[in-house]
Amino acid sequence: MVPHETTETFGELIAGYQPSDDTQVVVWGTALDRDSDIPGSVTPISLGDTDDTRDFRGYDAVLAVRQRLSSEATVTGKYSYRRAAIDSRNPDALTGGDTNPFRRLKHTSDTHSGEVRLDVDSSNDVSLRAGFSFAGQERTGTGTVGAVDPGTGAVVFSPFRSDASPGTVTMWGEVEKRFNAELFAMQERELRDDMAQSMALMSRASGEGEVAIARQSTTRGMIISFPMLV
Ligand SMILES: [Ca+2]
Repeated sequence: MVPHETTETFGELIAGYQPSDDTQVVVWGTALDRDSDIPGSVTPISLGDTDDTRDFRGYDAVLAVRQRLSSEATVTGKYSYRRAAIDSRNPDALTGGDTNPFRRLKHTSDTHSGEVRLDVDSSNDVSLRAGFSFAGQERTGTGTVGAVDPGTGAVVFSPFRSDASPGTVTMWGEVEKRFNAELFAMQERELRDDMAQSMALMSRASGEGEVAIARQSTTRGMIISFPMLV
Protein backbone atom coordinates (compact mmCIF):
# COMPACT_ATOMS: atom_id res chain seq x y z
CA MET A 1 0.00 0.00 0.00
CA VAL A 2 1.39 3.34 -1.05
CA PRO A 3 0.87 6.08 1.55
CA HIS A 4 -2.20 8.00 0.47
CA GLU A 5 -3.32 10.70 2.83
CA THR A 6 -5.58 13.66 2.31
CA THR A 7 -5.84 16.44 4.86
CA GLU A 8 -8.69 18.93 4.59
CA THR A 9 -9.20 22.17 6.48
CA PHE A 10 -12.43 24.03 5.89
CA GLY A 11 -13.77 27.27 7.32
CA GLU A 12 -16.93 29.28 6.79
CA LEU A 13 -18.09 32.69 7.96
CA ILE A 14 -21.49 34.34 7.64
CA ALA A 15 -22.23 37.73 9.17
CA GLY A 16 -25.20 40.05 8.79
CA TYR A 17 -25.66 43.68 9.78
CA GLN A 18 -28.84 45.74 9.64
CA PRO A 19 -28.23 49.31 10.83
CA SER A 20 -31.80 50.34 9.90
CA ASP A 21 -34.97 48.91 8.39
CA ASP A 22 -33.84 50.16 4.98
CA THR A 23 -30.29 48.79 4.93
CA GLN A 24 -29.03 45.20 5.06
CA VAL A 25 -25.43 44.03 4.77
CA VAL A 26 -24.32 40.40 4.50
CA VAL A 27 -20.77 39.05 4.39
CA TRP A 28 -20.12 35.42 3.55
CA GLY A 29 -16.87 33.58 3.07
CA THR A 30 -15.36 30.09 2.86
CA ALA A 31 -11.85 28.69 2.77
CA LEU A 32 -10.69 25.19 1.87
CA ASP A 33 -7.18 23.73 2.09
CA ARG A 34 -6.74 20.17 0.85
CA ASP A 35 -3.37 18.45 0.76
CA SER A 36 -3.27 15.10 -1.06
CA ASP A 37 -0.77 12.39 -1.73
CA ILE A 38 -1.42 10.97 -5.20
CA PRO A 39 -2.11 8.75 -6.98
CA GLY A 40 -2.91 6.43 -4.11
CA SER A 41 -3.02 2.70 -3.58
CA VAL A 42 -0.98 0.11 -5.42
CA THR A 43 -3.10 -1.74 -7.98
CA PRO A 44 -2.30 -4.70 -10.29
CA ILE A 45 -1.57 -2.21 -13.11
CA SER A 46 0.03 0.64 -11.14
CA LEU A 47 2.79 0.81 -8.59
CA GLY A 48 1.54 4.16 -7.42
CA ASP A 49 3.80 7.16 -7.13
CA THR A 50 4.74 7.85 -3.53
CA ASP A 51 6.51 11.18 -4.06
CA ASP A 52 3.61 12.95 -5.86
CA THR A 53 1.52 15.51 -3.99
CA ARG A 54 -1.30 17.85 -4.94
CA ASP A 55 -2.38 20.78 -2.80
CA PHE A 56 -5.55 22.75 -3.37
CA ARG A 57 -6.33 26.09 -1.73
CA GLY A 58 -9.55 27.97 -2.34
CA TYR A 59 -11.12 31.08 -0.89
CA ASP A 60 -14.51 32.58 -1.54
CA ALA A 61 -15.91 35.87 -0.22
CA VAL A 62 -19.18 37.65 -0.95
CA LEU A 63 -20.36 41.08 0.19
CA ALA A 64 -24.00 41.99 -0.45
CA VAL A 65 -25.76 45.25 0.39
CA ARG A 66 -29.44 46.03 -0.06
CA GLN A 67 -30.67 49.57 0.36
CA ARG A 68 -34.30 50.63 0.19
CA LEU A 69 -34.44 54.05 -1.49
CA SER A 70 -38.18 54.60 -1.13
CA SER A 71 -41.38 52.58 -0.70
CA GLU A 72 -41.11 51.64 -4.40
CA ALA A 73 -37.38 51.40 -5.12
CA THR A 74 -34.59 49.13 -3.90
CA VAL A 75 -30.96 48.99 -4.96
CA THR A 76 -28.87 45.85 -4.42
CA GLY A 77 -25.10 45.60 -4.74
CA LYS A 78 -23.02 42.44 -4.65
CA TYR A 79 -19.31 41.80 -4.94
CA SER A 80 -17.58 38.46 -4.82
CA TYR A 81 -13.98 37.32 -4.94
CA ARG A 82 -12.80 33.77 -5.47
CA ARG A 83 -9.30 32.35 -5.52
CA ALA A 84 -8.40 28.78 -6.43
CA ALA A 85 -4.90 27.34 -6.64
CA ILE A 86 -3.77 23.82 -7.42
CA ASP A 87 -0.11 22.99 -6.89
CA SER A 88 1.08 19.58 -8.13
CA ARG A 89 4.57 18.30 -7.38
CA ASN A 90 6.35 15.33 -8.94
CA PRO A 91 10.00 15.53 -7.81
CA ASP A 92 11.20 12.41 -9.68
CA ALA A 93 9.87 13.45 -13.11
CA LEU A 94 11.58 11.58 -15.99
CA THR A 95 13.77 9.56 -13.63
CA GLY A 96 13.44 5.90 -12.79
CA GLY A 97 10.01 4.68 -13.81
CA ASP A 98 8.27 8.07 -13.74
CA THR A 99 7.53 9.11 -17.34
CA ASN A 100 5.48 12.20 -16.41
CA PRO A 101 7.51 15.17 -17.77
CA PHE A 102 6.01 17.71 -15.35
CA ARG A 103 8.07 18.19 -12.21
CA ARG A 104 5.76 20.95 -11.00
CA LEU A 105 2.43 22.31 -12.24
CA LYS A 106 0.59 25.17 -10.60
CA HIS A 107 -2.67 26.76 -11.69
CA THR A 108 -4.01 29.87 -9.98
CA SER A 109 -7.19 31.79 -10.76
CA ASP A 110 -8.53 34.97 -9.18
CA THR A 111 -12.11 35.86 -10.05
CA HIS A 112 -13.78 39.18 -9.24
CA SER A 113 -17.45 39.70 -9.99
CA GLY A 114 -20.02 42.30 -9.03
CA GLU A 115 -23.55 43.41 -9.71
CA VAL A 116 -25.62 46.50 -9.03
CA ARG A 117 -29.34 46.14 -9.52
CA LEU A 118 -32.27 48.56 -9.26
CA ASP A 119 -35.80 47.33 -8.65
CA VAL A 120 -38.73 49.73 -8.88
CA ASP A 121 -42.34 48.63 -8.40
CA SER A 122 -44.63 51.61 -8.85
CA SER A 123 -48.22 51.73 -7.72
CA ASN A 124 -49.55 52.09 -11.28
CA ASP A 125 -48.59 48.53 -12.27
CA VAL A 126 -45.29 49.46 -13.92
CA SER A 127 -42.12 47.77 -12.72
CA LEU A 128 -38.54 48.56 -13.73
CA ARG A 129 -35.52 46.30 -13.33
CA ALA A 130 -32.08 47.49 -14.38
CA GLY A 131 -28.65 46.17 -13.64
CA PHE A 132 -24.95 46.33 -14.30
CA SER A 133 -22.65 43.39 -13.74
CA PHE A 134 -19.03 42.55 -14.38
CA ALA A 135 -16.83 39.48 -14.08
CA GLY A 136 -13.10 39.35 -14.49
CA GLN A 137 -10.58 36.58 -14.02
CA GLU A 138 -6.81 36.37 -13.87
CA ARG A 139 -5.47 32.90 -14.64
CA THR A 140 -1.87 31.91 -14.27
CA GLY A 141 -0.26 28.59 -15.09
CA THR A 142 3.35 27.98 -14.08
CA GLY A 143 5.52 24.93 -13.80
CA THR A 144 8.65 23.06 -14.69
CA VAL A 145 8.70 20.58 -17.53
CA GLY A 146 11.47 18.23 -18.68
CA ALA A 147 12.55 17.28 -22.18
CA VAL A 148 15.38 15.15 -23.55
CA ASP A 149 18.15 17.18 -25.21
CA PRO A 150 18.60 15.54 -28.64
CA GLY A 151 22.33 16.41 -28.67
CA THR A 152 23.42 15.04 -25.32
CA GLY A 153 20.52 12.75 -24.48
CA ALA A 154 20.29 14.41 -21.05
CA VAL A 155 16.98 15.51 -19.52
CA VAL A 156 16.73 19.30 -19.24
CA PHE A 157 14.08 20.98 -17.09
CA SER A 158 12.73 24.40 -18.03
CA PRO A 159 10.21 26.73 -16.32
CA PHE A 160 7.13 27.89 -18.23
CA ARG A 161 4.32 30.34 -17.61
CA SER A 162 1.02 31.30 -19.23
CA ASP A 163 -1.37 34.12 -18.34
CA ALA A 164 -4.92 34.94 -19.37
CA SER A 165 -7.34 37.64 -18.21
CA PRO A 166 -10.85 37.10 -19.61
CA GLY A 167 -13.63 39.47 -18.53
CA THR A 168 -17.19 40.48 -19.32
CA VAL A 169 -19.40 43.49 -18.61
CA THR A 170 -23.19 43.28 -18.91
CA MET A 171 -25.90 45.92 -18.69
CA TRP A 172 -29.57 45.14 -18.84
CA GLY A 173 -32.94 46.73 -18.31
CA GLU A 174 -36.54 45.65 -18.39
CA VAL A 175 -39.82 47.51 -18.02
CA GLU A 176 -43.01 45.61 -17.40
CA LYS A 177 -46.48 47.10 -17.64
CA ARG A 178 -49.28 44.99 -16.25
CA PHE A 179 -52.84 45.31 -17.50
CA ASN A 180 -55.08 46.75 -14.88
CA ALA A 181 -58.02 44.62 -13.84
CA GLU A 182 -60.56 46.63 -15.82
CA LEU A 183 -58.62 46.47 -19.09
CA PHE A 184 -57.86 42.81 -18.58
CA ALA A 185 -61.53 41.97 -17.96
CA MET A 186 -62.53 43.91 -21.07
CA GLN A 187 -60.03 42.05 -23.24
CA GLU A 188 -61.06 38.74 -21.78
CA ARG A 189 -64.72 39.49 -22.63
CA GLU A 190 -63.79 40.39 -26.22
CA LEU A 191 -61.70 37.26 -26.50
CA ARG A 192 -64.46 35.09 -25.12
CA ASP A 193 -66.92 36.57 -27.62
CA ASP A 194 -64.48 35.95 -30.48
CA MET A 195 -63.92 32.39 -29.33
CA ALA A 196 -67.64 31.77 -28.96
CA GLN A 197 -68.11 32.93 -32.54
CA SER A 198 -65.22 30.78 -33.75
CA MET A 199 -66.58 27.77 -31.92
CA ALA A 200 -70.02 28.33 -33.37
CA LEU A 201 -68.56 28.62 -36.85
CA MET A 202 -66.39 25.54 -36.42
CA SER A 203 -69.16 23.54 -34.87
CA ARG A 204 -71.33 24.35 -37.82
CA ALA A 205 -68.55 23.59 -40.27
CA SER A 206 -67.15 20.36 -38.76
CA GLY A 207 -69.31 19.40 -35.83
CA GLU A 208 -66.28 19.42 -33.49
CA GLY A 209 -65.87 21.85 -30.63
CA GLU A 210 -62.63 20.64 -29.03
CA VAL A 211 -60.27 22.29 -31.49
CA ALA A 212 -61.67 25.72 -30.70
CA ILE A 213 -61.50 25.12 -26.94
CA ALA A 214 -57.81 24.25 -27.15
CA ARG A 215 -57.19 27.40 -29.17
CA GLN A 216 -59.05 29.45 -26.61
CA SER A 217 -56.91 28.34 -23.68
CA THR A 218 -53.70 29.04 -25.61
CA THR A 219 -54.77 32.52 -26.60
CA ARG A 220 -55.83 33.44 -23.09
CA GLY A 221 -52.44 32.41 -21.74
CA MET A 222 -50.69 34.77 -24.09
CA ILE A 223 -52.31 37.97 -22.85
CA ILE A 224 -51.94 37.48 -19.10
CA SER A 225 -48.65 39.40 -19.02
CA PHE A 226 -47.30 42.03 -21.34
CA PRO A 227 -43.56 42.54 -21.05
CA MET A 228 -41.80 45.38 -22.85
CA LEU A 229 -38.06 45.27 -23.32
CA VAL A 230 -36.15 48.54 -23.64
CA1 LIG B 1 6.60 10.86 -9.18
